[in-house]
Amino acid sequence: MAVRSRTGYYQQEVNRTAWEVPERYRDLKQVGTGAYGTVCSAWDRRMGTQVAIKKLHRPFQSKLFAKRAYRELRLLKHMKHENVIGLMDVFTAEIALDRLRDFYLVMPFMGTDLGKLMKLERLSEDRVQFLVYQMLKGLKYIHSAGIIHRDLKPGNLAINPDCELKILDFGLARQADAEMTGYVVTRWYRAPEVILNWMHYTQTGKPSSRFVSSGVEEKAKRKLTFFSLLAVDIWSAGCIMAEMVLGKPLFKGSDHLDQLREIMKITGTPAADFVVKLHSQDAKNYIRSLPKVPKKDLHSLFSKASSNAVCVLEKMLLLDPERRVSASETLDLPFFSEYGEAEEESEALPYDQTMDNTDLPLDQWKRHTFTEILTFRPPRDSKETSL
Ligand code: N58
Repeated sequence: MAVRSRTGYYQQEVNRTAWEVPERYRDLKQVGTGAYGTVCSAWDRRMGTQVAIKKLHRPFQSKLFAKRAYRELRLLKHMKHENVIGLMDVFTAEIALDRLRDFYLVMPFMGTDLGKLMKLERLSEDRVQFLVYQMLKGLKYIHSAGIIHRDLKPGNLAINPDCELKILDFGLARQADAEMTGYVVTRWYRAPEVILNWMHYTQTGKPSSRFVSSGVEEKAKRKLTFFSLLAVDIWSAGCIMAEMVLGKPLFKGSDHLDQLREIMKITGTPAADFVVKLHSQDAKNYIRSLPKVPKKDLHSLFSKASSNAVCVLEKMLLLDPERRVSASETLDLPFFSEYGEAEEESEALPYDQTMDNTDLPLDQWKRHTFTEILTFRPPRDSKETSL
């Protein structure tokens, strides 16, 4: 039953919680829920389109939740690219800061995701080409803003019936250690350097000698380190592309160690120059203890794929993050030569991440969030909305 509330808003119950939304949004239907929030599909009467509305779960219950909510709002406000989820609207029924309890994020509704699509059908190479091209364009944009996704997987690639793809981050559930343990999708797309990190091999607590230098050299190293951090998404993109070609996940590890073993069966055990770059002695010892295996030829592994497709995989699935291609470089490879419209491969305006490393009291996070809600301006056209 719909109840009238603040002028222009009405109340409705969704899954036993009250949603208070502007009149323009109709036919709310729950499409997903988790510890961090609930998502409904709705009809936007003003735009004449289907939208997704996310209501965060008690965003101001703690400093951590508030910071997370603030970060998501800021990130979504910044994203203006057709292959990345963008914000169409953000609203709250509250008119004063001290009454702010909930707020809602509105984005274009995407019917399915790559995970579901791959379960239903095998993709032709033409579709693989189009989907991977869009994924890399989106990734180039995100990376150009200095943002690392860190959880790129088929379920985070939303797809509409026209095969148009947008990168998003559902992040509705907690990603605790338990979610990364065992035979789980959540880990299959993670880069080897990330898995090594989880094994607590690199957590020595003291700065690595690589960082104890100064001046120009220091700057160059930081830059190198930053690009290597972005490379975690390229690894994931490589795993996703491989899965599109194979029709099944490439590295289905049953635990952390098994995952690394699965990876090295294909990449081969690393060369000495990779091992010396590892931060921890334990990681070095572990890798050195493994029986040496040579790198597999990807052309025989992906025998049905064209050599241009395999060439992309060869450059993304490299064990050493410093050697992996960047998203921008992949777009220049022959596999994508049919596409390659420079205007679509645009870069983002710089994104200010200083708040990500800031500790603030709860009421300050709330105040900043309220300001971000009030200063939101809807995008002018569909390109800007990333609709
Ligand atoms: O995607 C997000 N949040 C988000 C995106 C990003 C990147 C990609 C810019 C890095 N970071 N974060 C935190 N939120 C979100 C995703 C999916 C839904 C709601 C919110 S649900 C949905 C959206 C569209 N169609 C159907 C369902």
